[in-house]
Amino acid sequence: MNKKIRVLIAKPGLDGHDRGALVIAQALRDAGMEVIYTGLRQSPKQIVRAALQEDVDAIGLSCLSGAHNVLFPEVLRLLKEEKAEDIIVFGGGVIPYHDAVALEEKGIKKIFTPGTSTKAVAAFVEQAVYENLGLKKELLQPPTGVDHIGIAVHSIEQAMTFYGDHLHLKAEATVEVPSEGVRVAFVPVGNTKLELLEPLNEESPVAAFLKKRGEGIHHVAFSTGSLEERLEQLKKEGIPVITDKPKTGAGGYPIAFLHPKASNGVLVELCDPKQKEEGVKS
Ligand code: B12
Repeated sequence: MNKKIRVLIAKPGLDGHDRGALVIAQALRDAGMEVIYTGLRQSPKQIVRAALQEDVDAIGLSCLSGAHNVLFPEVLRLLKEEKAEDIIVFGGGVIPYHDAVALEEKGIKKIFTPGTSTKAVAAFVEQAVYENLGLKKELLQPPTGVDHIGIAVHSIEQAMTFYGDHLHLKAEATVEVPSEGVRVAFVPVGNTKLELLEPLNEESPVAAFLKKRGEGIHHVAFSTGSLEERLEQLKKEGIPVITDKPKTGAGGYPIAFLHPKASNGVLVELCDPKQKEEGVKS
């Protein structure tokens, strides 16, 4: 994609903390974007005027003073007044989580807080601008559901004495996945399912898991579309992955694993069950 992305980084209000804004401006420049920095103490009006004059694709607001709940929506309001709502507004600074959620509901595309990796911000801005221009698939969406929860067990038959006899669930046919060294039984539960994982041999990653942690939750699998592109986007954002390219899982649709250090110790699987329904090969 050849379009040079133009971003205005702005400091609204009386806040004098400029290090975060400068760090982000530099990171976006390093990622190949054209960045204009407003300097300190700008009113929302000045920011919107600068954004229109500079014909930017996005405005990044930085606020560490606590005035974000007033200043950020005012920028959105003025953009609307100017019929320039197509300019993406994102932001960051010392902003409590629930304020960030509320601001995102009001139309701020994303809020980044202290500790944010600059790589993640640059990857987000690039994706958001290209999506906005209709030049890229939409990836900045949450997963559509929990496809299944993987549970490591010594024996599927033994595990079914609880899930079958007491919770009255029924396991589907057992499938062997020799490449992963596991026998798998899916157990449908409402809109989701359990995936009971039994090791086929000592070399199986599930055997190693059982040895280290014992029986229990092994992974959580989220359903998402565009798995390959999403995996590339996550890598750009700095998320470590276990599966470099999607592969076909026990359910017959593409799957990929992210490293648990990215997700508070939980092994996360992303999968695209629609690819099976539509009969598309991964
Ligand atoms: C350094 C600092 C100062 C320096 C500022 C130097 C400067 N030129 O920036 C000085 C000493 C001047 C200062 C002064 C004050 N400070 Co001060 N300061 C800090 C401190 C310790 C670190 C901020 C910092 O530079 N972090 C490093 C940068 C790189 O991180 P960052 O700004 O958070 O940016 C990251 C993210 O937030 C995000 N981000 C930030 N902006 C943007 C923008 C976009 C578009 C995006 C995508 C992301 C993004 O990405 C960045 C990279 O990860 C924080 C405490 C803290 N730990 O955050 C308090 C803090 C921000 N200060 C605070 C206060 C109260 C003040 C004073 C009012 C103190 C006083 N009574 O005088 C004054 C106000 C000065 C003013 N005129 O506004 C409070 C704010 C409280 C609040 N908001 O509720 C804090 C949180 C301390 C605290 N715990 O109470 N401060």
